[in-house]
Amino acid sequence: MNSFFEFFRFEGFDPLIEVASSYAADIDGLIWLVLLVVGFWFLVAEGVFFWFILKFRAQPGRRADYIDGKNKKHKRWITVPHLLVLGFDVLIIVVSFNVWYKIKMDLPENPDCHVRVIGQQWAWTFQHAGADCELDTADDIFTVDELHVENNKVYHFELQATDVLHSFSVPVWRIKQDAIPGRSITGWFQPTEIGEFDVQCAEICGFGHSVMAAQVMVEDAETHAAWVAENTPVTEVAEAAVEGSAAAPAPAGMEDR
Ligand SMILES: [Cu+2]
Repeated sequence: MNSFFEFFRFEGFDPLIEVASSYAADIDGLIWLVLLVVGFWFLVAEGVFFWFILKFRAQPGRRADYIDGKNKKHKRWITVPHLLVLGFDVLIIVVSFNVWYKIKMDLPENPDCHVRVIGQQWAWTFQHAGADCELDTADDIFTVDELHVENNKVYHFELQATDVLHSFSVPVWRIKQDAIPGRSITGWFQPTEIGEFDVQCAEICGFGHSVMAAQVMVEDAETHAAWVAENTPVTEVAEAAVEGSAAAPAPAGMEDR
C-alpha cells in the first residue's frame, strides 16, 4: 500500500498545497486514485457516447432499431460497465479503508507529546503540554490562535468544543476533524515540514466563522524548546524554585533548566 502512495512523494510532483505531515501524501494518493479512476472512465464513457451519436445519426433511408434488452449481446452494454463500476468501487473502498484506518483508527502508542485543541466562537485555544509533555500539569502553555509544535514529533490531540460544532482543519497536514460540544475527540498528527501554516475552522459555526483562523508554527527541536522555556507560566518556575530550595526533586522536564 505504501509504495503506491510513494509516487505522490516524488520530488517533481507538485501538489496544490504543501505536504507537511506523515499522512498527507496518503490522503493525496486517495484523491488522485479517485480522480484517475473516475476521470479515465468519464473520458471513455463520453467517447463511446459521442461515437454512438455520430455512428447512429439520422441517415436517409435508415430506420431506428427498437432495442428491448432481451438480446444478450445488447445487455452486455449494461452488465459489463456495471461489473466494472463494482470492481473499481471495491478498489477505492479497500484503499480508502487503509487510509482511514491509518489516520483515524490506528492511534500511535506512546506519542512524543500531547496538545489540547479547543474550538469556541470564534477562536482556537491551544493547550500545549509544556516541557513534561503531559497535559493538565502546571507547566501547560495556553495560547489563542497559535499552535506551536516540534517537527517530526508524534502528537496526540484532544479536540473539544465549548459551544457549537467546529472543525479543526490544517490543510497542509490534511487534517479535518469535527469538534463536538460535550465530547473530547482524540487524534494524532506528525508534522514533517518546518514552517508557519494555516489552521482554519471548517464548519460553519456562526457569524464569526470566517475569521476563526489560526496559525501553526512547526519548529525544529531547538526553536521549540526555546519557545516552551520562554512561555512556561512563571508560577511553575517559581514553584520549582521554592521546591528546589526545599531540596525536593525537580519536577519532570525541569531538570535541565
Ligand atoms: Cu468554528
